[in-house]
Amino acid sequence: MDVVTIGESMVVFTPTSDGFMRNATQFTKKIGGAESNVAIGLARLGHQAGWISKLGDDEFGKAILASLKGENVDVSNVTFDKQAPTGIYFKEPRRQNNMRVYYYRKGSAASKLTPSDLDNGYLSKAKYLHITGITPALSDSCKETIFEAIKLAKSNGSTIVFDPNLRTKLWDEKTARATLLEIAAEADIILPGVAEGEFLFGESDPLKLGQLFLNHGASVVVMKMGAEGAYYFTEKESALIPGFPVKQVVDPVGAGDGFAAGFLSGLIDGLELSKAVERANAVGALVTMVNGDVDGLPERDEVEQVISKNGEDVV
Ligand code: KDG
Repeated sequence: MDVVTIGESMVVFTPTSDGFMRNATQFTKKIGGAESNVAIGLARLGHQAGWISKLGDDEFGKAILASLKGENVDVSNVTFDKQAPTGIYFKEPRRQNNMRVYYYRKGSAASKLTPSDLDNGYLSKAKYLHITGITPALSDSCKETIFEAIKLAKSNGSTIVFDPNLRTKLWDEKTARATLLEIAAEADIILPGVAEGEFLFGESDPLKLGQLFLNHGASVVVMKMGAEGAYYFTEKESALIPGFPVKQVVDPVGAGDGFAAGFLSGLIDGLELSKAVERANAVGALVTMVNGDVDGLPERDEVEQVISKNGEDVV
Protein backbone atom coordinates (compact mmCIF):
# COMPACT_ATOMS: atom_id res chain seq x y z
CA MET A 1 0.00 0.00 0.00
CA ASP A 2 1.39 3.42 -0.88
CA VAL A 3 -0.82 5.55 1.35
CA VAL A 4 -3.37 4.85 4.07
CA THR A 5 -5.66 7.63 5.25
CA ILE A 6 -8.35 7.91 7.95
CA GLY A 7 -11.43 10.10 7.98
CA GLU A 8 -15.05 10.81 7.24
CA SER A 9 -16.67 10.81 3.84
CA MET A 10 -20.09 12.38 3.40
CA VAL A 11 -22.79 12.72 0.82
CA VAL A 12 -22.65 16.25 -0.63
CA PHE A 13 -25.72 18.07 -1.90
CA THR A 14 -25.34 21.18 -4.06
CA PRO A 15 -28.26 23.28 -5.39
CA THR A 16 -28.56 23.22 -9.15
CA SER A 17 -29.65 26.88 -9.12
CA ASP A 18 -27.69 30.00 -8.16
CA GLY A 19 -28.73 32.09 -5.21
CA PHE A 20 -29.47 31.28 -1.61
CA MET A 21 -29.92 27.61 -0.84
CA ARG A 22 -33.14 28.39 1.00
CA ASN A 23 -34.76 28.92 -2.41
CA ALA A 24 -33.28 25.82 -4.04
CA THR A 25 -35.61 23.09 -5.21
CA GLN A 26 -33.14 20.71 -6.83
CA PHE A 27 -29.78 19.42 -5.72
CA THR A 28 -27.05 17.24 -7.17
CA LYS A 29 -25.74 14.44 -4.98
CA LYS A 30 -22.03 13.64 -4.91
CA ILE A 31 -19.55 12.46 -2.32
CA GLY A 32 -16.77 14.25 -0.47
CA GLY A 33 -14.45 14.00 2.48
CA ALA A 34 -10.91 15.30 2.60
CA GLU A 35 -9.23 11.96 3.26
CA SER A 36 -11.28 9.92 0.79
CA ASN A 37 -10.71 12.72 -1.75
CA VAL A 38 -6.96 12.17 -1.34
CA ALA A 39 -7.37 8.40 -1.63
CA ILE A 40 -9.37 8.78 -4.85
CA GLY A 41 -6.84 11.28 -6.20
CA LEU A 42 -4.01 8.82 -5.59
CA ALA A 43 -5.91 5.87 -7.07
CA ARG A 44 -6.68 7.86 -10.24
CA LEU A 45 -2.95 8.55 -10.56
CA GLY A 46 -2.29 4.83 -10.38
CA HIS A 47 -1.26 4.41 -6.73
CA GLN A 48 -2.47 2.04 -4.05
CA ALA A 49 -4.48 3.91 -1.47
CA GLY A 50 -6.43 2.61 1.50
CA TRP A 51 -9.11 4.50 3.41
CA ILE A 52 -10.08 3.71 7.02
CA SER A 53 -13.54 4.89 8.07
CA LYS A 54 -16.99 4.14 9.40
CA LEU A 55 -20.18 4.62 7.39
CA GLY A 56 -23.81 4.54 8.39
CA ASP A 57 -25.58 1.33 7.45
CA ASP A 58 -27.84 3.34 5.16
CA GLU A 59 -28.32 4.30 1.51
CA PHE A 60 -25.71 7.06 1.65
CA GLY A 61 -23.16 4.81 3.31
CA LYS A 62 -23.68 2.25 0.57
CA ALA A 63 -23.31 4.96 -2.10
CA ILE A 64 -20.00 6.13 -0.64
CA LEU A 65 -18.62 2.62 -0.33
CA ALA A 66 -19.59 1.83 -3.92
CA SER A 67 -17.90 5.03 -5.18
CA LEU A 68 -14.67 4.35 -3.34
CA LYS A 69 -14.62 0.74 -4.52
CA GLY A 70 -15.28 1.90 -8.07
CA GLU A 71 -12.28 4.22 -7.79
CA ASN A 72 -10.03 1.29 -6.77
CA VAL A 73 -9.49 2.60 -3.26
CA ASP A 74 -8.94 -0.21 -0.75
CA VAL A 75 -11.94 -0.20 1.60
CA SER A 76 -11.15 -3.41 3.48
CA ASN A 77 -10.86 -1.38 6.71
CA VAL A 78 -14.16 0.48 6.35
CA THR A 79 -16.97 -0.71 8.62
CA PHE A 80 -20.66 0.07 8.94
CA ASP A 81 -22.16 1.43 12.16
CA LYS A 82 -25.64 0.07 12.82
CA GLN A 83 -26.82 3.01 14.92
CA ALA A 84 -25.27 6.21 13.55
CA PRO A 85 -25.99 7.71 10.11
CA THR A 86 -23.64 8.64 7.29
CA GLY A 87 -22.75 12.35 7.45
CA ILE A 88 -24.18 14.84 4.98
CA TYR A 89 -23.03 18.25 3.91
CA PHE A 90 -24.39 20.95 1.65
CA LYS A 91 -22.42 23.32 -0.56
CA GLU A 92 -23.92 26.69 -1.41
CA PRO A 93 -21.99 28.38 -4.23
CA ARG A 94 -22.19 32.13 -3.70
CA ARG A 95 -19.54 33.66 -5.95
CA GLN A 96 -16.35 32.51 -7.62
CA ASN A 97 -14.06 31.15 -4.92
CA ASN A 98 -16.80 31.58 -2.33
CA MET A 99 -18.51 28.37 -1.37
CA ARG A 100 -20.48 28.14 1.86
CA VAL A 101 -20.66 24.72 3.49
CA TYR A 102 -23.20 23.41 5.99
CA TYR A 103 -22.45 20.20 7.87
CA TYR A 104 -24.97 17.65 9.13
CA ARG A 105 -22.46 15.25 10.63
CA LYS A 106 -22.66 15.53 14.44
CA GLY A 107 -22.93 12.02 15.85
CA SER A 108 -22.29 10.51 12.41
CA ALA A 109 -20.98 6.98 11.96
CA ALA A 110 -17.47 8.27 11.26
CA SER A 111 -17.49 10.24 14.51
CA LYS A 112 -17.75 6.86 16.29
CA LEU A 113 -14.31 5.72 15.07
CA THR A 114 -12.20 4.48 17.99
CA PRO A 115 -8.60 3.27 18.27
CA SER A 116 -9.96 -0.30 18.21
CA ASP A 117 -10.91 0.30 14.54
CA LEU A 118 -7.20 0.43 13.68
CA ASP A 119 -5.55 -2.75 12.47
CA ASN A 120 -1.82 -2.40 12.90
CA GLY A 121 -1.16 -5.12 10.33
CA TYR A 122 -2.97 -2.97 7.78
CA LEU A 123 -1.31 0.29 8.85
CA SER A 124 2.12 -1.31 8.77
CA LYS A 125 1.73 -1.91 5.01
CA ALA A 126 1.55 1.83 4.32
CA LYS A 127 4.57 3.80 3.18
CA TYR A 128 2.71 6.99 4.08
CA LEU A 129 0.02 7.67 6.67
CA HIS A 130 -2.05 10.67 5.56
CA ILE A 131 -4.03 12.47 8.24
CA THR A 132 -5.92 15.74 8.39
CA GLY A 133 -7.07 18.11 11.09
CA ILE A 134 -10.69 17.28 10.30
CA THR A 135 -10.82 13.79 11.82
CA PRO A 136 -9.68 14.81 15.34
CA ALA A 137 -12.36 17.53 15.30
CA LEU A 138 -15.18 15.01 14.89
CA SER A 139 -15.20 13.52 18.42
CA ASP A 140 -12.93 12.63 21.32
CA SER A 141 -12.74 9.04 20.12
CA CYS A 142 -11.74 10.23 16.62
CA LYS A 143 -9.01 12.33 18.18
CA GLU A 144 -7.75 9.33 20.16
CA THR A 145 -7.85 7.27 16.97
CA ILE A 146 -5.65 9.77 15.15
CA PHE A 147 -3.07 9.87 17.93
CA GLU A 148 -3.05 6.07 18.11
CA ALA A 149 -2.60 5.86 14.32
CA ILE A 150 0.35 8.27 14.56
CA LYS A 151 1.90 6.15 17.32
CA LEU A 152 1.50 2.95 15.29
CA ALA A 153 2.75 4.57 12.07
CA LYS A 154 5.85 5.82 13.86
CA SER A 155 6.62 2.41 15.26
CA ASN A 156 6.12 0.92 11.80
CA GLY A 157 8.47 3.43 10.20
CA SER A 158 5.77 4.97 7.95
CA THR A 159 6.07 8.61 6.96
CA ILE A 160 3.37 10.80 8.51
CA VAL A 161 1.87 13.42 6.21
CA PHE A 162 -0.37 15.99 7.85
CA ASP A 163 -2.75 18.47 6.22
CA PRO A 164 -4.10 20.77 8.98
CA ASN A 165 -7.38 21.33 7.07
CA LEU A 166 -8.66 23.76 9.69
CA ARG A 167 -12.47 23.61 9.95
CA THR A 168 -13.57 26.19 12.50
CA LYS A 169 -17.20 25.08 12.16
CA LEU A 170 -16.27 21.78 13.79
CA TRP A 171 -14.50 22.84 16.99
CA ASP A 172 -13.52 25.78 19.17
CA GLU A 173 -10.38 27.64 18.18
CA LYS A 174 -8.44 26.96 21.35
CA THR A 175 -8.86 23.18 21.13
CA ALA A 176 -8.27 23.27 17.39
CA ARG A 177 -5.01 25.19 17.75
CA ALA A 178 -3.68 22.99 20.56
CA THR A 179 -4.58 19.74 18.78
CA LEU A 180 -3.31 20.77 15.36
CA LEU A 181 -0.01 21.91 16.89
CA GLU A 182 0.28 18.61 18.75
CA ILE A 183 -0.22 16.65 15.53
CA ALA A 184 2.09 18.98 13.56
CA ALA A 185 4.85 18.17 16.05
CA GLU A 186 4.52 14.47 15.16
CA ALA A 187 4.34 14.91 11.38
CA ASP A 188 7.25 14.30 9.01
CA ILE A 189 5.62 16.25 6.19
CA ILE A 190 3.12 19.06 6.65
CA LEU A 191 0.94 20.70 4.00
CA PRO A 192 -0.54 23.89 5.48
CA GLY A 193 -2.12 26.92 3.85
CA VAL A 194 -0.89 30.36 4.88
CA ALA A 195 -4.15 31.09 6.75
CA GLU A 196 -3.68 27.88 8.74
CA GLY A 197 -0.10 28.86 9.53
CA GLU A 198 -1.31 32.22 10.74
CA PHE A 199 -3.98 30.54 12.86
CA LEU A 200 -1.39 28.26 14.46
CA PHE A 201 1.58 30.62 14.88
CA GLY A 202 0.16 34.17 14.54
CA GLU A 203 2.53 34.80 11.60
CA SER A 204 1.47 35.51 8.02
CA ASP A 205 4.82 35.67 6.20
CA PRO A 206 5.09 32.33 4.35
CA LEU A 207 8.89 32.25 4.61
CA LYS A 208 8.80 32.73 8.38
CA LEU A 209 5.97 30.20 8.63
CA GLY A 210 7.99 27.61 6.74
CA GLN A 211 10.77 27.91 9.30
CA LEU A 212 8.30 27.84 12.20
CA PHE A 213 6.84 24.55 10.98
CA LEU A 214 10.33 23.09 10.53
CA ASN A 215 11.28 24.19 14.05
CA HIS A 216 8.08 22.59 15.29
CA GLY A 217 9.18 19.16 14.04
CA ALA A 218 8.41 18.59 10.34
CA SER A 219 11.28 17.77 8.00
CA VAL A 220 9.38 18.90 4.89
CA VAL A 221 6.89 21.77 4.80
CA VAL A 222 4.86 22.55 1.70
CA MET A 223 2.96 25.81 2.06
CA LYS A 224 0.00 26.19 -0.29
CA MET A 225 -0.25 29.69 -1.79
CA GLY A 226 -3.39 29.29 -3.91
CA ALA A 227 -3.02 30.52 -7.49
CA GLU A 228 0.60 31.57 -6.82
CA GLY A 229 1.63 27.94 -6.31
CA ALA A 230 3.41 26.57 -3.26
CA TYR A 231 6.62 26.99 -1.29
CA TYR A 232 8.52 24.00 -0.09
CA PHE A 233 10.95 24.11 2.80
CA THR A 234 13.49 21.71 4.27
CA GLU A 235 16.45 22.55 6.52
CA LYS A 236 18.61 22.61 3.36
CA GLU A 237 16.50 24.29 0.69
CA SER A 238 13.32 26.19 -0.08
CA ALA A 239 11.68 27.47 -3.25
CA LEU A 240 8.42 28.79 -4.61
CA ILE A 241 7.03 26.52 -7.33
CA PRO A 242 4.61 28.58 -9.42
CA GLY A 243 1.02 27.42 -9.87
CA PHE A 244 -0.70 26.73 -13.18
CA PRO A 245 -3.09 29.35 -14.57
CA VAL A 246 -6.79 28.70 -14.07
CA LYS A 247 -9.12 30.93 -16.05
CA GLN A 248 -12.18 30.27 -13.95
CA VAL A 249 -12.45 28.58 -10.61
CA VAL A 250 -15.67 26.57 -10.76
CA ASP A 251 -15.43 24.93 -7.33
CA PRO A 252 -12.44 25.39 -5.02
CA VAL A 253 -13.50 22.68 -2.55
CA GLY A 254 -11.15 19.72 -2.67
CA ALA A 255 -8.25 21.58 -4.31
CA GLY A 256 -6.09 21.09 -1.21
CA ASP A 257 -6.81 17.36 -1.26
CA GLY A 258 -5.91 17.21 -4.94
CA PHE A 259 -2.70 19.04 -4.04
CA ALA A 260 -1.95 16.45 -1.33
CA ALA A 261 -2.67 13.57 -3.73
CA GLY A 262 -0.43 15.11 -6.41
CA PHE A 263 2.38 15.72 -3.94
CA LEU A 264 2.22 12.22 -2.46
CA SER A 265 2.08 10.79 -5.97
CA GLY A 266 5.31 12.62 -6.78
CA LEU A 267 7.01 11.32 -3.64
CA ILE A 268 5.87 7.75 -4.31
CA ASP A 269 7.32 8.04 -7.83
CA GLY A 270 10.62 9.23 -6.33
CA LEU A 271 10.47 12.74 -7.81
CA GLU A 272 12.59 15.47 -6.30
CA LEU A 273 10.64 17.83 -4.06
CA SER A 274 10.30 20.64 -6.61
CA LYS A 275 8.78 18.21 -9.15
CA ALA A 276 6.45 16.68 -6.56
CA VAL A 277 5.21 20.18 -5.71
CA GLU A 278 4.77 20.94 -9.40
CA ARG A 279 2.58 17.82 -9.74
CA ALA A 280 0.67 18.90 -6.63
CA ASN A 281 0.05 22.36 -8.14
CA ALA A 282 -1.21 20.80 -11.37
CA VAL A 283 -3.64 18.43 -9.66
CA GLY A 284 -4.89 21.19 -7.34
CA ALA A 285 -5.51 23.51 -10.31
CA LEU A 286 -7.40 20.82 -12.24
CA VAL A 287 -9.68 20.13 -9.27
CA THR A 288 -10.84 23.77 -9.11
CA MET A 289 -12.04 23.68 -12.72
CA VAL A 290 -14.77 21.11 -12.17
CA ASN A 291 -17.80 21.01 -9.91
CA GLY A 292 -17.52 18.53 -7.05
CA ASP A 293 -14.90 17.60 -4.47
CA VAL A 294 -13.47 14.69 -6.47
CA ASP A 295 -14.82 15.13 -9.98
CA GLY A 296 -11.87 17.16 -11.26
CA LEU A 297 -9.21 14.81 -9.87
CA PRO A 298 -7.22 13.87 -12.98
CA GLU A 299 -5.77 10.67 -14.32
CA ARG A 300 -2.05 10.53 -14.86
CA ASP A 301 -1.92 11.42 -18.55
CA GLU A 302 -3.96 14.60 -17.95
CA VAL A 303 -1.55 15.82 -15.28
CA GLU A 304 1.45 15.00 -17.39
CA GLN A 305 -0.05 16.88 -20.32
CA VAL A 306 -0.78 19.95 -18.22
CA ILE A 307 2.73 19.95 -16.80
CA SER A 308 4.47 19.40 -20.12
CA LYS A 309 2.43 22.16 -21.79
CA ASN A 310 3.11 24.43 -18.82
CA GLY A 311 -0.56 24.80 -18.00
CA GLU A 312 -1.65 25.45 -21.57
CA ASP A 313 -4.40 22.88 -21.34
CA VAL A 314 -5.59 24.28 -18.07
CA VAL A 315 -6.45 27.68 -19.49
O1 KDG B 1 -11.15 19.45 1.48
C1 KDG B 1 -12.44 19.20 0.98
C2 KDG B 1 -13.32 18.81 2.12
O2 KDG B 1 -13.52 19.95 2.89
C3 KDG B 1 -14.65 18.30 1.71
O3 KDG B 1 -14.55 17.21 0.82
C4 KDG B 1 -15.53 17.92 2.86
O4 KDG B 1 -14.17 16.65 4.32
C5 KDG B 1 -14.84 17.63 4.14
C6 KDG B 1 -14.95 18.58 5.24
O5 KDG B 1 -14.84 18.14 6.38
O6 KDG B 1 -15.12 19.76 5.00
